[in-house]
Amino acid sequence: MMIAIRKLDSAAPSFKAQLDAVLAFEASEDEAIDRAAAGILADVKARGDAAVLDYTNRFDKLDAASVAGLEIGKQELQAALSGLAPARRDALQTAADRVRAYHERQKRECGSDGFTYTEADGTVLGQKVTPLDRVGIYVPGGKAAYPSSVLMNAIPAKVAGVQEIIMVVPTPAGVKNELVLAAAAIAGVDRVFTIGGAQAVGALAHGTATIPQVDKIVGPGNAYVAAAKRRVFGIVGIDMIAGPSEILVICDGSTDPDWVAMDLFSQAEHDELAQSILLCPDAGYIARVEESINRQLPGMPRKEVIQTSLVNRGALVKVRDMEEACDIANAIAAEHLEISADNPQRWADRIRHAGAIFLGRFTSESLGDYCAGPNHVLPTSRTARFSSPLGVYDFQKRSSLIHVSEAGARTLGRIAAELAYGEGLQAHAGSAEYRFK
Ligand code: HSO
Ligand code: ZN
Repeated sequence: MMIAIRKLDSAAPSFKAQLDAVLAFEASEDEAIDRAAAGILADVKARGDAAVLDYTNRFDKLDAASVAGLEIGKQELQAALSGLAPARRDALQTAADRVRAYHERQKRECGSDGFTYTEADGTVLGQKVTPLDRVGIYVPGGKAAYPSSVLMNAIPAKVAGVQEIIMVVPTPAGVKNELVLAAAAIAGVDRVFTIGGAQAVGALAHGTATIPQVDKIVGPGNAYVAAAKRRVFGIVGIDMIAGPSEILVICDGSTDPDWVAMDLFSQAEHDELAQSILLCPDAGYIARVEESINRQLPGMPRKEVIQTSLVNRGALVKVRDMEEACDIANAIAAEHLEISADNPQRWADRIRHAGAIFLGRFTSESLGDYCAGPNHVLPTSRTARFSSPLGVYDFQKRSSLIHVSEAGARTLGRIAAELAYGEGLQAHAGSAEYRFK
């Protein structure tokens, strides 16, 4: 059986419209979901622990007696880690070490030390960088519970110097994911509560008697969690609202087609709404990838999800040349971009918009998902045009430093007073003038 994956040709007059149709994706902002989330948030704000307990018991089918009873202690986290099969534990540990090393490098290179400079008259100006005090990490339960995401969210926070990391993870019917708990232990998460949904977001944003209020909430969640995060933004910081996974492969036509087909599957298997696209100048190669897709698909445990994703949102695109592939890639601004080609750097130099760029035939995107080191929380839905991977900088903030000398007070005071009078703000002018008149 052949699946009906879309095939486009950039030379077709209607290509642009066809590509737009492939890319069209509207995050479903369901009003009913938003209203429900708003109600839960208001209730958690008003009733604190009692509301969190009610919703958790109801939605997750538990009969906990208190929110304190929903906390998982450090010992249980450690036990989850010790209980893993050694190969799994080693892989998790090595992944965590590599992710930490990358983010430590990021901390050193990305201006985490702040700066100061002194002007001729002795005035000092600068910037001070401070980690956030306390951060909440939302970890989904159920089908999208990824231990790798625990590492990717918690480790940069830790490296940034966040003092306390509070993780929330729903456990429907009380089922705990041991690998998620083990990842929390390895990443150095401080406290874990088995709560989820809008009630967990509300608890973290407002604080309850048991759950500490945080300064920022990061991590993906379902539509209720996304709606709740949007609503608490401003009371706390949030990261991004993540959309479905995306992979864009630019191939020069010389990589084993099975490798590329599997790379397309790797993101398609996340979600029916995930998007996998191939750009290639060689029509014969595209046909070989298509053949491989059809041959390999029946062997995939998640074949239904992959097929739906590929048929509804995937595309195999014949382009004029590699230059045009890069231009199209910039227009798509994909979450993940693989450049499966000779001399990949040559093409990477032309790429301006992508969440993460994977260079060369040996760099499968999946290595980045787990253990290469860079973060796998990346901008989706074309937001790579203006935003960046989750990083140490998301867990730090900056304060400006201004230390004016007596001489500087005169020079700057004159300018400030002049502008203050222009704005009709007498006190502004006066406070500047006191210091030199
Ligand atoms: N590819 C996902 C991350 C992930 N993959 C977690 C496997 N586990 C982010 O787009
Ligand atoms: Zn993935």
